[in-house]
Amino acid sequence: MSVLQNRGSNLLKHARLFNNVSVARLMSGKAKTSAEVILREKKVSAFNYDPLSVVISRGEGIYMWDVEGKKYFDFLGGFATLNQGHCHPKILKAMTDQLATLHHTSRAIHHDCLYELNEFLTKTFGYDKVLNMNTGVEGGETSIKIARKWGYRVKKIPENQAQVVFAHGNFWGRTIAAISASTDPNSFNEFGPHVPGYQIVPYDDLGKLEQLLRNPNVCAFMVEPVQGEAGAVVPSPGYLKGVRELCDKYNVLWIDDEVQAGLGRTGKLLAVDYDGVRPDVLILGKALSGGVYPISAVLANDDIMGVLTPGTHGSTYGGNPLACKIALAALDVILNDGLIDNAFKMGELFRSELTARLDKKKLVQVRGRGLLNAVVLDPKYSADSSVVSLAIKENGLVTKPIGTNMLRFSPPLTITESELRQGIDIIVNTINGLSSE
Ligand code: IF1
Repeated sequence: MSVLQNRGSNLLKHARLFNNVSVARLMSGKAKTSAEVILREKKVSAFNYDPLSVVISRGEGIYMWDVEGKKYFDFLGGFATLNQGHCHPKILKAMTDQLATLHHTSRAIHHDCLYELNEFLTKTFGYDKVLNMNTGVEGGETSIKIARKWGYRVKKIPENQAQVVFAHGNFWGRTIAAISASTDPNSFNEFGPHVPGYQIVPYDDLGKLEQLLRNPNVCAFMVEPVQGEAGAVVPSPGYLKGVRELCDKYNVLWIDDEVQAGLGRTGKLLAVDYDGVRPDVLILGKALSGGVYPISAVLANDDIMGVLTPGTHGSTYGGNPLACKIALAALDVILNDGLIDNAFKMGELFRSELTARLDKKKLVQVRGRGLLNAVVLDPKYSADSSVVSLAIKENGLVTKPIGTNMLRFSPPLTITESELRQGIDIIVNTINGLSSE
């Protein structure tokens, strides 16, 4: 069988999934319907995601359009990176201006943008130093490296005995170090051996946390101020204050993972601001770029960041000039365009409306802070959350199912009340109208 025939038979196999797709058209390379794009993507892409069956080709503000031109409310928000919305003009202008000037040098030499971003970050968040990385998980890995080295050098933990505590239900990325902390078998199964020196504590349980922090070999406690992947789990009032007190009491670094909950998402600049406390190590990511570019940052004071010396950590792209200018524009939008207060107000409206209007039989809970929210459904009366999210998509709103009984909603923080109410109507009418079979 020739290569062409072989390719044809493979495509035919896939094409049968979409009976309106001709193999000839597929072979022609002119695929442009959602079905054709999905078919061709599946043929050549790793199956590490099973995306919702929608093919987006344009985004603007809180809206997205698919290849057939259908318009959707974006309540997925690019995995909560799009706090500023799609294609924000200020961010795009900063990006295109810098792109045409200087987009990369490496940190082996200086460039004229890093000081500007890091002066702004240290002033805005109140820390001495910034370490610039790219993805959220690199921010987590960087923080654990800093904490371990601080543990050995400052807390005098015996070499290779440092322990880091994580909360049950944590999610901070997909690297071996991150999945070694995971309590979700989907994340850690068959990826062993896992990174040693990790301990797990129940989320929102100060008593259990104190028991673990008594161990003098614990160098850090890393936790999300609102757990995103666990389904917008908000801790009890005072939990974060308690974390601060326990970390002080036992000389443990508090690493605050604000990659998802930070930068206005929960209706405060940082989610820890709800308890008015300040972590030792702050991780920012996602909306730090407004979803246009991978940018993350780790912030800490000199007595902690100072354990890193030249050659002990780095990154090819970390702190590049393009990222610096994008981040400055992204922060400007968050801080000066009213997004934080809007997230707080729209979040209150979102949770109160859904709680009031969703079918009481189907609804277990609506929870979250600001515009990081989740709906928890009762599997006895509601269809699986992936079926629900598909039905919601058919009605013009894109969101993300979590597990089998939750949906997470994280629209851009620029959403207006009228737009939010339209989105709420779609969610309520779809869920209430769905039979549980
Ligand atoms: C996937 C969730 C969102 C994060 C927190 C660090 C990272 C993430 C609190 C790592 C990343 C992403 C990863 C993405 C799914 C998505 C996600 F569902 F996993 F939880 F957004 F809600 N800390 N979260 O949420 O950042 O390295 O990805 O830049 O891996 O499927 P990253």
